[in-house]
Amino acid sequence: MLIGIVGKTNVGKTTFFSAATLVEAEIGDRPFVTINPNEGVGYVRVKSVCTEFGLRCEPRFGWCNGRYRYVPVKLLDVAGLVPGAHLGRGLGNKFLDDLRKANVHILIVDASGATDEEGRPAKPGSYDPLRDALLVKEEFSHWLKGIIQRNMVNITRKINIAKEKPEVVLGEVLSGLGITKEDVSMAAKELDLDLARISNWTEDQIFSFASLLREKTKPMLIAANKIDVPGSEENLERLRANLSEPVIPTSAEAELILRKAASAGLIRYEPGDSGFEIIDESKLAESQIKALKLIQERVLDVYGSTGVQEALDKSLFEIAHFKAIFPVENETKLSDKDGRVLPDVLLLPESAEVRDVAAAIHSEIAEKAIAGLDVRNKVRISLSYVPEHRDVIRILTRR
Ligand SMILES: Nc1nc2c(ncn2[C@@H]2O[C@H](COP(=O)(O)OP(=O)(O)OP(=O)(O)O)[C@@H](O)[C@H]2O)c(=O)[nH]1
Ligand SMILES: [Mg+2]
Repeated sequence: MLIGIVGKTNVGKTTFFSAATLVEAEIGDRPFVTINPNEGVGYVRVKSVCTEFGLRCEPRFGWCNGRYRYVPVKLLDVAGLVPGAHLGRGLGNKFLDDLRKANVHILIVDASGATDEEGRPAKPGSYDPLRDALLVKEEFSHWLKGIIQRNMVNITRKINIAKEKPEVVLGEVLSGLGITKEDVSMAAKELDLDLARISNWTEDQIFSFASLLREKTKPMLIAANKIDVPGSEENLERLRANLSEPVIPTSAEAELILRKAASAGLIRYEPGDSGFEIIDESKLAESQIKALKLIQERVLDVYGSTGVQEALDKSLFEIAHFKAIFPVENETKLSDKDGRVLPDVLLLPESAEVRDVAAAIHSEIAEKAIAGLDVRNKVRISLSYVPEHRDVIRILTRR
């Protein structure tokens, strides 16, 4: 499971990444601070199942506070984009290759409008963050177009000489990006383009094709970041009015401050909370108390949270359409064979069946699986049954 973080340079990608993973990485108010990608583990939130059953779970990975179970996911923060990246400007767009395996992208924009087109610091409100979002989408399409063009000789040979089906050929070339031959056929059909003649398409036609493929196969959520800066609300409204993707207001900086303070034992705060509690005021400098108060007033009281956790949760469960399944071996104790209560959570595509749950546990379990048990409702379910988000499942196997 991988969530990719993308955006123009200097919008807060690494701050968002660090806030979600607590991995130390360089942050700075200038373009191109990040060059090599940062990888770390963040968490998505699932409403606790243990509480519902009157139990306390013992996660092998992540944690549970009785309200929410925090389930690990990988996060990747890459270098920033600028206009013309596909022509080699800034750090180019080749680094988008690192995001090939991402199940979903969080596109971060600077909602305060305090960075210009090139990511240079500017007066808040002086730049339109809608352009940040369009820029990133456009660069993504150029990147996809580039992949198709680099493979064109090979594609043409397979179609014209080996007489292979065009959608199959393109599907193969793009399979590493999670693009199928069905996606390819659908995009060509929608644009009324003949795949068999792809070598004769114009640059614009290839670009339109790449754009549509991107839209269909690279789902995105927009994080309107730096929402703590006064004046950002207007931009938030405009982003929402002009983009088809969900837009979540975030303050990555506030989340980073809160999480660091919590891990230093200064405050009680869990990611996604609408408030925090100072543990011992005497341990905090006056400036720290002031900063925390500002976060409460400008971010938490206005938006209900810093938005970082919400963005992660929404990207995986609503945009990428994943679900969380709790596998157990003992349906009365909700435990594994050693008595560990609800030890694991599997993140699987919404369409995953009981047999996929078995396969995600272990290939040996998958081979021996004969059915499943819906533990909440105590009913036997077939291998082709599609369990729901937060279902607790036991796999029944033959000896
Ligand atoms: N006010 C405010 N500033 C933020 C927020 N998030 C990040 N910043 C600041 O924005 C600047 C850029 O942050 P980075 O996280 O380095 O941005 P980036 O997108 O990773 O930038 P590059 O790696 O250089 O492309 C830093 O000065 C951060 O402190 C936020 O939510 N609010
Ligand atoms: Mg960065």
